[in-house]
Amino acid sequence: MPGGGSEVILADFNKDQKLDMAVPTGGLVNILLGNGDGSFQSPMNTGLGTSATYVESGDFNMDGRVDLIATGSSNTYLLAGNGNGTFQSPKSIGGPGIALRAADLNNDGKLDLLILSGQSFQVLLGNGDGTFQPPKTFGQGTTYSEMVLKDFNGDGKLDVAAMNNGGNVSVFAGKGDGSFEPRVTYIVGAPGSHLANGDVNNDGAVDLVVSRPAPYSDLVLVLNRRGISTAMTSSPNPSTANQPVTLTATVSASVRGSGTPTGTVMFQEGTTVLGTAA
Ligand SMILES: [Ca+2]
Ligand SMILES: [Ca+2]
Ligand SMILES: [Ca+2]
Ligand SMILES: [Ca+2]
Repeated sequence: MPGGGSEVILADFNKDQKLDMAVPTGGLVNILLGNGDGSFQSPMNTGLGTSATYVESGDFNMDGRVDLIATGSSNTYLLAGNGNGTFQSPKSIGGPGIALRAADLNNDGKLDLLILSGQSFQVLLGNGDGTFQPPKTFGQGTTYSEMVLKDFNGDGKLDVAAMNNGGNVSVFAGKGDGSFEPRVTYIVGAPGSHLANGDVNNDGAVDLVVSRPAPYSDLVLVLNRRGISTAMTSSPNPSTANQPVTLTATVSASVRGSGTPTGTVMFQEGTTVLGTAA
């Protein structure tokens, strides 16, 4: 399960096509090279000299070697991979965190990083050379325990679902540029809950599952019904100055089985409202 504790990741750090393991343990991060048969060699210390509770992997400097990111109560560090299971000296790239996710959030082909800290999450857009742009902070105002990064609304952009320590889940729709819409919160949980995800009812949309501890000892499903996409056309296109044009917006469910969207479409030029349609 994802969470605030140790998280083991699998990646091929020495490029032998066999999955290896990175394990934060006892304040160290160890690498266990895989033998390809389910067994692993003895742990090798990565040389991270500070405590880490959560690790993530990816090729952040685009040299074809898998790198390691480790976060904990002090800072977040990048350890550039040497391609043989060893790593270069840790470089501090961000503040403390309780969970990490690596993904290309702004679709520029360079791996970016999400750091879940207690009170918010930070986006660090990758420069593709192992350095990152200054962090942008989202989701302030509550205390988080877990996070899921998935495309929940089916628009091709990754979204964040983050659970607070009361067990309620906030979903932040990704804009595709590394920033996120304001939260939509689902009141489902109880303190100590855990968050998982999957397509529970097989309608093609990723749902959330919250497992609640005693006295509930149950699962709460948050079924995903939010998939909507909007396509815009204008006619004639192209048009000349002062020529009347007809704007057409087609709103459809972008996630199979999520129903027929209802509501009002508003056409705006800047802040000027050109018209609305129901
Ligand atoms: Ca390997
Ligand atoms: Ca690398
Ligand atoms: Ca990127
Ligand atoms: Ca999305």
